[in-house]
Amino acid sequence: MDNLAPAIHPPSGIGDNQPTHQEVLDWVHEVSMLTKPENIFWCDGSEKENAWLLEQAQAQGVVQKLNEEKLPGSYLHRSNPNDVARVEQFTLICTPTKEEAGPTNNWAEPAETYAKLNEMLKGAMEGRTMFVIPYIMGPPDSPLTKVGFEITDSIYVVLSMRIMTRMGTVAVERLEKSENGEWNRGVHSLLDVNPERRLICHFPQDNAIISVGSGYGGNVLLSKKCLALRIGSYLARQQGWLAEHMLILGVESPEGKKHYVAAAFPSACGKTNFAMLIPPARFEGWKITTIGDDIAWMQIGGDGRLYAVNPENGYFGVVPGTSYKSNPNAMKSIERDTLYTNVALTDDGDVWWEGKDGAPPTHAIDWRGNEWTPESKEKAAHPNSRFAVPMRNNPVLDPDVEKGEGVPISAIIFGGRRSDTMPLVFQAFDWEHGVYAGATMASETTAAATGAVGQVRRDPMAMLPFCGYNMGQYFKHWLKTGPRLKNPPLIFHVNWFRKGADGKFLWPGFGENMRVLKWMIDRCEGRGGANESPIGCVPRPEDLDIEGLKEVSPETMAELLSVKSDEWQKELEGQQKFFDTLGEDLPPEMNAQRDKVAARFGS
Ligand code: GTP
Ligand code: SPV
Ligand code: MN
Repeated sequence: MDNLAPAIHPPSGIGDNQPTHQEVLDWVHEVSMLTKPENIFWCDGSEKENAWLLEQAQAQGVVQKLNEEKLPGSYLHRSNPNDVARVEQFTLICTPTKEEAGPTNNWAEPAETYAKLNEMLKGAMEGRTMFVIPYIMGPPDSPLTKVGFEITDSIYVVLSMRIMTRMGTVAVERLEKSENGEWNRGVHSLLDVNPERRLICHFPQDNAIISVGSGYGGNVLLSKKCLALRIGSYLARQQGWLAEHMLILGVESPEGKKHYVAAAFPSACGKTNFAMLIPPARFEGWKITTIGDDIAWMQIGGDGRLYAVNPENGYFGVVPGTSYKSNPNAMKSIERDTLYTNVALTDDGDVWWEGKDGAPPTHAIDWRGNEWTPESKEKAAHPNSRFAVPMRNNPVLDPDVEKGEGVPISAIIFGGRRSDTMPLVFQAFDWEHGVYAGATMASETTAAATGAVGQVRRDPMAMLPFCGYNMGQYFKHWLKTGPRLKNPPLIFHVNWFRKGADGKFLWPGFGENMRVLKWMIDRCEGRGGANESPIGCVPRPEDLDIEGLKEVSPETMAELLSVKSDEWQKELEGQQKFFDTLGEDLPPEMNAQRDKVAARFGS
């Protein structure tokens, strides 16, 4: 479906809600003089506007309406097949010096990059409509909330931003009332959706983002990875808070005692699933509720605890593998009002993907728009196909999701996708050790970014692609945060993805992860036993409640919880190699922690 559609001309009362804020007007004028659109569409986020835009997007073939009975209010979009995931090699941090961006980011000099982008953007919107999207990230009354404006020439971006953010008038009002007058400037243009002219550029000093040449999710919904994480993390260090690639969930015991935990897993490693999990029968009376599934903004509250808000308003989730078996709450969420990208279309206007419940359709149109049958060699849905859905569709949405001060965090969980080495769970000895556990996280790469899949790489705190500044400085910021907390969260590390000799996952995962979560909650409450291993506190088999979990034999459980010296020698070498790349900015505590683990192994 071609994104590069011609201009659309709304009737009066739609697209003409121009704000009065002079800086915004000047900036929009400047960008329009450069990009030369046929007209400017000022978004207000209203129902009426959305309905009209959906009609236009259908007429232009940018989205296709799905079966209204099966999936009310839902649409399918196909992106250009060359444009299906984040592009880390073309994602740039443009700080005055290379050191500020650090060795893990692609750096570019700001003035040169602006000049290059301006050249690319010259006349880029000719004959097309330029949309101006005002939005906020964060609950409307949170002190952490940020205002952004995104200019885009993609109607798909407008439709997605309305789901993913609080969009429209609410942002204009927030900016008018704001004391510091800060707002993020985001410019996006599809250009010709050419991978060779694709660049996602961040200018943290200017609170500005320019993205060109892509029409895909994380590259173009500038609120999300670009503002909430890359610019967000940069601001968070300056202002003393944390912007993290973390889900936030609530866990309530049958007695009504509630904890919140935040968990950082790399892209496509289980955040959405964990945030919505349904406890198995054994845990009757336990309730999991979702605050967020991808991003946490956390600040220190008046009582010295860490408080988290979800800056987003929707979920942009991985589709393949989502089923009533793996994630029933996600399935219920995406039964309506959902914008699907790159899934397969069935003959009756329904959607299909690998891992959905039931038998595959005998015929479908695949994510590229080609004929598909179960005999086809190609996948029906792209492995990184996504749903965008308002968070209010989630049956287990936490009632405090709009709370401006956020929710108090009892535990922070790090975790990666590791076939070996990492046990199912361990607890860090203290904050500093926990920061080290996060800093040394590694995970097998997934389809969420272009490039090879399944290769282990270091992804500290799941922020490798999202930290907007020097990684060593980021670790320092984390180290400094702990001592500022009166009651710091406990820090854990999990691995749902350890494999046996047969190459199969040892742990059933999904809802069964409740068993591991329960142990972590026990630890938060000063209960729950563990073994002190060289890498941290690992539960003994009897410390985990696995009643009713027939598929996990005692041998498998022992394997899941094992910490193997030979694997860890390799692991420690890998950590050292990574630390060596961080140069002088690496805080000395990190190597000291690594040395302590080595010493505990007796090497
Ligand atoms: P991003 O949106 O990319 O940041 O990803 P995410 O961390 O939210 O990942 P998500 O929950 O969407 O899961 C990604 C993939 O991992 C899906 O295919 C899931 O089915 C699979 N997955 C999630 N949890 C588990 C688990 O506990 N065990 C196993 N084996 N797979 C899981
Ligand atoms: C991720 O890749 O971590 C995502 C999807 O959450 S995207 O918004 O495309 O980055
Ligand atoms: Mn993510």
